Amino acid sequence: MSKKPVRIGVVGYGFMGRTHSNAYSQLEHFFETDHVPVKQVICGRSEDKVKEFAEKWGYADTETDWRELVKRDDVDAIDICTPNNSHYDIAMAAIANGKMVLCEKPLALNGEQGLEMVEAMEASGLPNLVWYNYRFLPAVTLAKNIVARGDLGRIYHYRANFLQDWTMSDELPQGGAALWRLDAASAGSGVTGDLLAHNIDCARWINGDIVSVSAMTETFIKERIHQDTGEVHPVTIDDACAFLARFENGSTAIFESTRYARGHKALKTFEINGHDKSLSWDLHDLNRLAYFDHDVPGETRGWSSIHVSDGDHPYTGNWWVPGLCLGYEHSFVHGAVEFMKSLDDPSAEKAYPDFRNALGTQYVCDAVLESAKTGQWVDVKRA
Ligand code: SOE
Repeated sequence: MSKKPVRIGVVGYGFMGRTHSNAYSQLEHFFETDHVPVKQVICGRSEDKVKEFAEKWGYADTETDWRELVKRDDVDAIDICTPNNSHYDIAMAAIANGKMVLCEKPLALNGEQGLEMVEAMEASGLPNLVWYNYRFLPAVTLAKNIVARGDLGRIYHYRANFLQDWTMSDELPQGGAALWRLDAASAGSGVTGDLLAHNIDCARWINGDIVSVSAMTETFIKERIHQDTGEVHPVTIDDACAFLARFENGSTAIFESTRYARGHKALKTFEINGHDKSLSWDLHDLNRLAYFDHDVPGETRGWSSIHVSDGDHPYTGNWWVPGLCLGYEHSFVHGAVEFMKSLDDPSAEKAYPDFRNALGTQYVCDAVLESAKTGQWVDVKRA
């Protein structure tokens, strides 16, 4: 069958520009899809840097203004890899120009903006994705499949963490290149939108909708120099956030995220406790899923560790031979595969979050931030 090229224009050549470019480069080597990504245009403000990136990653052309990129006839899809405060403008312009959109997480700065993006997207009928990548790791997808089969029995608890320590120095400036995540004007929020949003996406995917939350946040360092102005500005992001939640299925949850957990670089975890079985996962050992089966006779019952690398585990059969490991970058390849598969068969159920699904996650983040402000339980809006 002849392949159908999807010519992608990527906006942003930073960390996410690289993960997505790697995914587009690898996809066809390992997966069979009718639609295939083509690295058509890379866009970024510095002409030198964008040219260097295009050469390194094999893009056909470059742009220095995303407003020009979205108008190009040789581009079918816009992939947004820029700071959060630009997602709305780029996505809306891309939609107005009839382009599919793949957008980095979180969808928007808040639910209000997100809803406008969803409405425009859905009115256009164009395919769309938000890059919540961790759900595409084989062990996380396996957890989803086990829960979806009902194997855990009634689910009582969900708990998840995302712990880092990279912003602990009070000498670290806020804002500007690489540090925009510390500036609420660019990021929308701190760990809530940056880290907990990933945990919320996985939780909603695996365990269903979250209906209400009670949260607290803390900003430990109150002022930092802003890179753009050179002046000291108040810090308005949340450095840490913890919240309790209730799921629609009756289970309860506890989520924690911080950038002040000395020693932890990216400790993303979840554990799910059902009546019959429990599951537990940790990004630092991402190929393993811990599994406790209460039906095993007492003498030999205990936590087992599934090395999710066999040929019949999710995605792994397309890579190397059983037992060999995959990494962080594969989650983006799998996300791109799922998007291409949904273009092959638009009626098939989607394994990736589209704009509306990501709006649900945005609404949980909004409710968390509101609860932290008011000290009250907050009901989560339906997306
Ligand atoms: C922040 O340090 C960060 O890079 C997030 O922005 C990513 O979304 C997360 O996957 C890893 O941590």
